[in-house]
This record gives sequence, structure tokens and C-alpha cells, in this order.
Amino acid sequence: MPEEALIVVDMQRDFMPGGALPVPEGDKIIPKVNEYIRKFKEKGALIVATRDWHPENHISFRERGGPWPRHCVQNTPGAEFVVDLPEDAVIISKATEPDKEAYSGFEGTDLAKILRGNGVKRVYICGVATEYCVRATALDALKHGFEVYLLRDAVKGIKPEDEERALEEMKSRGIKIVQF
Ligand code: VGL
Ligand code: ZN
Repeated sequence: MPEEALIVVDMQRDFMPGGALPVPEGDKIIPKVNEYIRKFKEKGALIVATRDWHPENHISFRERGGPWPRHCVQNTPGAEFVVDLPEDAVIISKATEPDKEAYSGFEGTDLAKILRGNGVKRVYICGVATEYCVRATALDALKHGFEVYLLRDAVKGIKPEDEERALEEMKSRGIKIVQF
């Protein structure tokens, strides 16, 4: 049983420069994320990838009064992964219902059950955006009783000052900020 899981958060085309909701320099972490995927796979960790997977009338979109441009619509190129995932990676689709927003990979999904079912005790988190989906996923992982590590060199935020605040908050709650 793998004691550890790597959770890759929302590494999707729409969150990269040129996409619908770009994280500035989000593409710069792609090689590092791919390296972590290889390393964690090699040591037998469970590899999980979350994806923002919205219906085209999602409540978070501006045309519905939400804060974001339309992004990561199910089965469109913008929702595709931009990192190399192993065939046996667990894919978690979130925010799939029209009227519900979900930043956390645990919200409305089977992620906690899947991790526990695989004997996972520690989770390592990377991806985008640090102050939104990475933060929410990391804090939820803590709530579910996992030991949580954030991979500092493999996350990217939308706004540097918001990212910094989110990192401080995560640290103060007991998440360990690390890099290998
Ligand atoms: C995200 C904004 C809207 C994220 C998703 O993945 O951090 N941010 N939807
Ligand atoms: Zn979204």
C-alpha cells in the first residue's frame, strides 16, 4: 500500500499563458511537476490529478455573474492536462455541477475515500493556482486527517501577494512547505 500520494492540482491548458484563465508563468512549473510525477511514481506513490471540469453554464463564469471568464469546460482543449501523467493516475474531476463552485479536489468528489482506500497517510501537493485550488485542496486534506506537504517549487499563484498570504496561512495551519 502506498503511504504517500502526489496530488497534482489543475495543471490544465486554460490555466497556462494563452489560456482562458492564465496563471502568470504557470507554464514555468511544468518541468518541475513532471519531475515530481516521475519521482513519486518511481517510489510507488499514488499519483492523483485533479481537474477543473465545468459544464458550459457554470456558476463561476462571468456570464452567470461569477468572478471568472469561461474556462476548463468539460471535453474542450482548454480542459486538457499539460503534464505527463502515468496511465494509472487517479483523475478527479471537480466543480462539475452547473450551480456549485468547488476549488478543493475533495469537495463533491471521492478523493478522501480513494486516498484512504489506498492506505495513503501523507499527501504532497503541487499545481495551480496556489491561493485558490491548491490552498483549498491542501486545507481540506488536513481536515481529512492527512499529513500535508506543499511542493514550493511546483506551485504558482495568480497574484504574488495573494500567493504569499496563502502560503503563510497553510504553514500556520501545519502544512509543511518543502521541495526536493
Ligand atoms: C481555479 C479559479 C477558478 C484553480 C479554478 O484551479 O485554482 N481558480 N477555477
Ligand atoms: Zn474553475
